[in-house]
This record gives sequence, structure tokens and C-alpha cells, in this order.
Amino acid sequence: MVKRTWCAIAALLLIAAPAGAENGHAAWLRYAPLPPAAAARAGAEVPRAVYRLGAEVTLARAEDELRAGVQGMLGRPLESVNALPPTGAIVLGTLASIRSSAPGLAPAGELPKDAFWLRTVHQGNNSFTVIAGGDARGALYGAFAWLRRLSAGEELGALDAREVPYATVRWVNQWDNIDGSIERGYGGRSLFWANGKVREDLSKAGEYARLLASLGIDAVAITSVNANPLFLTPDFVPQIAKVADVMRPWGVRVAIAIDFGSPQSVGKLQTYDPADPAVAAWWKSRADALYAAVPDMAGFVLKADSEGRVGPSTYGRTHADAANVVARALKPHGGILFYRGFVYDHHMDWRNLKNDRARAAYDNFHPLDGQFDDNVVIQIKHGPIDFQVREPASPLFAGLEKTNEAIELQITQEYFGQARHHVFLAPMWKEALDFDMRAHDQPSPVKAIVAGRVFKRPLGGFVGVANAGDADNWTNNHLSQANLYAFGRLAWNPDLTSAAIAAEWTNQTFGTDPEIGKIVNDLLLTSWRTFENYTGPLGLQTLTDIVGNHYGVAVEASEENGWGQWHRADKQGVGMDRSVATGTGFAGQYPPAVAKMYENVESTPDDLLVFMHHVPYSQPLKSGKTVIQFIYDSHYEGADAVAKYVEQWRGLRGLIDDERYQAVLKQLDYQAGQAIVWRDAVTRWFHRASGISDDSGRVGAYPGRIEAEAARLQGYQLVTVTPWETASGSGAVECPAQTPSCTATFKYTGQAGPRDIVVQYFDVSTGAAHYRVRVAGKVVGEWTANDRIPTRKLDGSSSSRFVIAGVELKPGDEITVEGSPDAQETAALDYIEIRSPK
Ligand code: GCV
Repeated sequence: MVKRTWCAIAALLLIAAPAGAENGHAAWLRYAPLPPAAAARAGAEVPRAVYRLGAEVTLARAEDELRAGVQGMLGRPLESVNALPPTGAIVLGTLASIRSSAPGLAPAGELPKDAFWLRTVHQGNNSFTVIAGGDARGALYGAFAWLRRLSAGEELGALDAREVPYATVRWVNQWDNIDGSIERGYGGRSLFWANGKVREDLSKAGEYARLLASLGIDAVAITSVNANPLFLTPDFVPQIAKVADVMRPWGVRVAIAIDFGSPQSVGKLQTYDPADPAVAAWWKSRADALYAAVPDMAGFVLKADSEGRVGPSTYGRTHADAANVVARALKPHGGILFYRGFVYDHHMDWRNLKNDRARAAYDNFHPLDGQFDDNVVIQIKHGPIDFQVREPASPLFAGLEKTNEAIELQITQEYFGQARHHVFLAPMWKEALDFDMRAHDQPSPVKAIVAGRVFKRPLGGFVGVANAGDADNWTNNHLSQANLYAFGRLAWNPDLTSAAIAAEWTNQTFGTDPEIGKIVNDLLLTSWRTFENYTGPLGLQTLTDIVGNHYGVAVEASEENGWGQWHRADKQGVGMDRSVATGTGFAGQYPPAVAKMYENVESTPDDLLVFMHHVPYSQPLKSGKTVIQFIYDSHYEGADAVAKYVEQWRGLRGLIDDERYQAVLKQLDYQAGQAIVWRDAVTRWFHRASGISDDSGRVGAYPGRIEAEAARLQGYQLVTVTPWETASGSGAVECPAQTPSCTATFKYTGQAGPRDIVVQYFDVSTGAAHYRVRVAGKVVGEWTANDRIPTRKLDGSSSSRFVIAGVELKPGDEITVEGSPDAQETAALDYIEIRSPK
């Protein structure tokens, strides 16, 4: 009872934040007051009491949630009652309990585990809302679903909705390390681990479980797939149990990722050979110990023989041998082993045109189909490479007919601007999930294959690499929350459209005002194409620093190394030839109808043209436009679209709370600058490579831009920037470390009037240089370069923009940028640009 009251109060506090200040912690569970008309209608439809059948903690949480939600959205309490009031109530429980205690209210029919039924029953003037679950967790999911309907202002008076999850597996993976860092995590530190052990305070982990439960996610792997063997030591058993305890009330189970070498490194055996009985016994003893402390543990995740992780290849064993030895240890406890399909050689010879990383998953796993135990799931990244901006669906989905599968989607934005750029990933995921593999020439969308529906597998579904950390708003970018939301909703029901998911999220997160919906949904739904446009269109993949931080632009970083993310752009053309006839044969890994489509240039969709084929720059696309002109145009379109996002977002001023309004505005403004860095770098690179001019004359011509190299410099020295395309002109200037300050002076020769002064500078992670801009001796702007950009170098990641708006300029004015280095940061400068105010 104490716990229940506390939880209800906590939930109420979450929603009590004044409209002017919201830090995003409540995410989509804000339960903000409904607009008057919706509140009036719902007020009449929503009963005044809740009657919970059953004492399970998960049901109690569901009741708390209903009470908090009704209080928040309708501004009135929902009274808890201990008997069914004849005047009406929300009746919450399992279908079995409702059937036995209130048979007149129970729907006819059955509900599997995790499913729910929402139903209104009218008896005379009294009405009952029935929230029935196939089990307690299903009832919790039902409560969240009902609240979602309430928040959208939906009609609740005549409900009869039965929902069954599409698949058995709905998991997230956290790539959290033992020290509290998160690999590819941009939402702060781990919710579970700090300084080599479990966090003292796990309250945020509990709140995270609530967010996950609201989407129907029922398991979390709480350690990174680049697994630390320490997690399998006895010391960690109680620590893992502690995390499980805070998540369990929300129906969320924990799993851990394991290191395949652990029998040797932790168990001190001579070997980790999966065929060795001592190794099998060791895995069994570890599983037994963990399950003794966490009886509902969900299972293990294993990355083996990949990116330097050890695996069965050490002993000439197969992935099936490796998976099964661990799966057999989990089996008596009902645990599942997720074995990652992300296995490839990262030392491939790039000179060999037949080599192809995209082939790896299929080549490794297809021959083993049928050899995996029934509690093994092969976890397959959605595309054959690695979460690039556009990839085809992995052919392995159709390549395993006698093996359980799950699709791995990356929610964290590793190759998508790392939560500094706004990219809503649902449309991309939908494309993979809806892609029809035409297995045996029958309809076989990826979503149905992974759910086990096509090949009649008992297990399977959806795994998301999560983007949450201890940041106040979980993801460090308010808009990135939408990706976690979308993953969960698609894992529950992949038939939902991206537009429906965007609308739901926006309603709950920012409000139901149609103007809010219009602006936010447009930003969400166009953002993938926008990001693709200014990064890597036509299947080029994300043209980022592939061997470094995976953030900024670096067109050649993927070339001439063993990582195999090659686009093979040269003077004549661009793309990987993956055809069977003349290329790597990757296209032939798909079932015949799809293989045929990808085999030829003409039938390959433009979006994947250079993923599948090496084509000349003059190759016409379906629109008639050449490949090179498309590369130029799309980059300008992408950068323009982000600039427009900034303006669109301004339309929300006063419609949403100021705190989130300002935070997103700042993020979008930064992104608009970065999109220009990408645009200029990629277009200049391809212009130089191809020698073909841009029909519109934009590439290489930048009106109003004055290079720092051409300024009058005092103290500043010329510096080469690598890669070259990430600095405008011939490079940049920097002020030697330890120098108090340097200046670069530019002469304005345009007409008199108000102008924006754009300063393109470099913000590296090793200091906080200061910049001051003067016009005719008067300071017009200053700032400190103290953003936490993930680079120490002058490059496409550190290139940043500061805009001083509306400065009165007259011909002959001198504009002086004074830079003061700090630590290793050299107050470097690329150019200034004078433009008419927007
Ligand atoms: C957890 C990519 C990422 C790695 C990640 C790996 C994987 O290569 O850059 O950080 O490692 O994928 O999915 O295992």
C-alpha cells in the first residue's frame, strides 16, 4: 500500500510540471490536461472508480497508472474501490479473474499472454470499462493502451478492442559498460552501472522500465554485446538481481550479454571450446546461479567471432555449436539465447572486387539453418552492413527457414547524427519490416518472417539497440525519444504506419493542438529522407568517418581499408557491383524475385542503385537526372530542409513549453549548420572526383563567403584540414596553443544594411576556445566553443557555425574575428559568410 501510494504521487508529480518548464523526463507519459472539449466528452465516458482484481504488483502498477493518468488528463481522481460498484468502474484484471468475479463484464473469447481486451459495457445508466489482460502484464499493457486512447481524445464509450502482440520477442539491448559508459550511447550514462558495479540508486532504471512497459517491451539486456566477462562472475549475480527487482514490477525482465571466452577467463578452464563437456558444465553452472537469484531472467545475448570478439572459430566449431552450448544451459530455466548474426571479417582485402561484407551474415549462417536449438534466436541487423542511412533488408531473413530470428534495429543514432541531428527512424524501419522477400514466391514481409509467421517458428520478433541513458530527458535530444517510442510500437504492431506512430507520439509528448501535430509530424516524417539527402543518397551509405567517430562527414574514410563499407567512388563512377553476373554475387542471396530485381541496374530502385551497382556518374536515374546531378541536388535539398525545420519549429513558440521549445530550436539550428558542412563536403568531393559541374552552378561557388585563409591574419596560421573536403577553400587558420589570441580581419564590400554574419569555426573536444567578433571595432558577438563534439581534430565533426543576426554593415567595414585558444583547442576558423537576414 505504501509503495502504491508513493508511485501514484510520483506519477502525479511528473505531470504537475508547469506548462512553461518541462525537462522531457515524463517523455510520452506526461498525462497533460486534455483540451476542454475532449475533457468534457471523456469526463462523461470515464468511470469515477477503478476496481482491481488481483494483488500482483504489475496489476497494482497498472492501477496506479490509470489513477495518475485520469487525474492528469481529466483533473479528477479515480477512486480505488474494493468491490464492484453497481454505478460503474474501470475493472482491471486478468481475463480469468474478471470472468470469475464479474462474469457479466468479461468479453467472450480468449487472450494469450501479454494480450489485452478493452471493452465498455453499459448496464442501464451505468457503464463499466473493462481492461482485461491475458495475464497481469497484458492488463498493464491494456491500461497503457487505454490511457493512450484517452490522451488522443478518442471515443471511449463504445470500446471493444482486442490486441495481441505481433511477436513473442520485444526486447531492447543496452550497450552499457561496467564503468557506466554506453557504447554508441548519446543519452548520458548507464541507468544500471557506474564505476564497475551496479548503481546504488536504481530509481531511474525503474522509471525506464515503466516507459518500456508502456510500449509493450518486456525484456532488456542490461550489458553491452561487447561483453565484459566480469558480468558472469559470482559478484555480479546479486547486482543483476537488484536491477531485475526494480524492473520486474513493470513486467520487464533482464538479460545480459556474455563473452564466449568466459569459461576460460572467468571459469579458469583450459578452454572455451563449446564441444568440451567441462565448458558445457561451466555454462550450466553460471546459468543455474543466475536463475537462482533471478528466476525470471530473460536470457543471454552473444556476439561471437565479430569485431575482435572470440568465438567458436578458435576451435574450428560452428556458430551453431557455440549457440547451442549456451542455449542448453538456459533451456531448463526457460531462457533464450540471442546469437548475433553480425559476424564479418573486418580485415578484408579492398582491392579484391569480389570481396563483400554485405554477404557475410548470409554466408555465415545460411549453411547452418536447422542446426540451432529451439531456444536460440539469430539476431539479425536490419541491413547487411551496419545501420547505414539506407540499406536493403538483409537477405538472411529469408535465408533461415528452420531457425528462429529477430530483427535488430538500432534506436540509438550511431550513424544518424548521434542525437545531435534529428532523424525519426520509423519510416526506415518500416521499409525493412514491410519489405517482401518473396520467399518461395509467396508474400513474405520481413516482419512476418521474424515473428515466425512465415516459416512457422515458435519464437522471434524485434530487438532494438536502445538510446536511453541517465540524461534528464533520457535521450539528450527531445525528438530522439520518438525513436524509442516508435521502436516499441512497431515491436508491438509492425503494421502501424509511421504517420500513426508520429501522431500518437506528438499528441502525448507535446500536446493535441492540431498546429503542433502539423509541425512536429512533418519534421518527424520527412527527417530520414532529409538526413539521407545531405549524407549519403542512392545507397552510398552514411559517408561518415567510418574508422573513427561515425559522426561527421569524411567521404573516403570507408575506402581502402578492411572494414568493407566501400562505395568505390573513382573518377568514372561510383558504387559496389553486387550483381551475380559481374559483381560480388550478393544480389543472388535473395529469393529469386528479389534477386532478379537487384541484379540489373534498370530494375534496382534508385534509392539503392549504388549499393547494388557500380555506375558511371552520367548514369540516368528513373527521373532522367544523372547520378552526379542527383548527388549535388539532394545535398542542397537536404541542407535546405533542415534550415526550414528551424523555421517550422519556431511556429511552436507559445504552443509548447518554453524549455523544450528552446532546447529543440538550439539542436535544429546546430543541425542546420552541420547539414551545410555535409552538403559542401560531399558535393565538393564528388565534383573533384568526377570533374563534372553542377548544372545549377552551386558547387564551389558560395556567395557571401570569405575564406579565413584570405583574411588579414594576426597570429593566425594557415592549417591543412583532413579530410580536405571538410574545410572550405584550401583549409583553415588556427591560433597556436598558448597564444593569448589571434585575429582574422575581413573587409565587407557589399551594400549597406542589416546582414547576418555566419562564422564557421572548429569546436574540438580538448578545450574551450573563445571567439569575439567586432564590426568597425564594436563587439557584435562572442561565444565559447565548449560543445562536447566527439573529435580532437579539425574535421567534419568539429566544423561548427555561429550566426550573428541582423548586424548593420556598410561598405568598407572591417569584421574582425578574435580567437583565444584554450588548452589544445586552437580557436580555428574556416570562413565567414555574410548573408541577408532570414
Ligand atoms: C557494440 C557497430 C558499432 C559497434 C557495435 C557493433 C555491433 O560496428 O560501431 O559499436 O558494437 O556495431 O553491433 O556489435
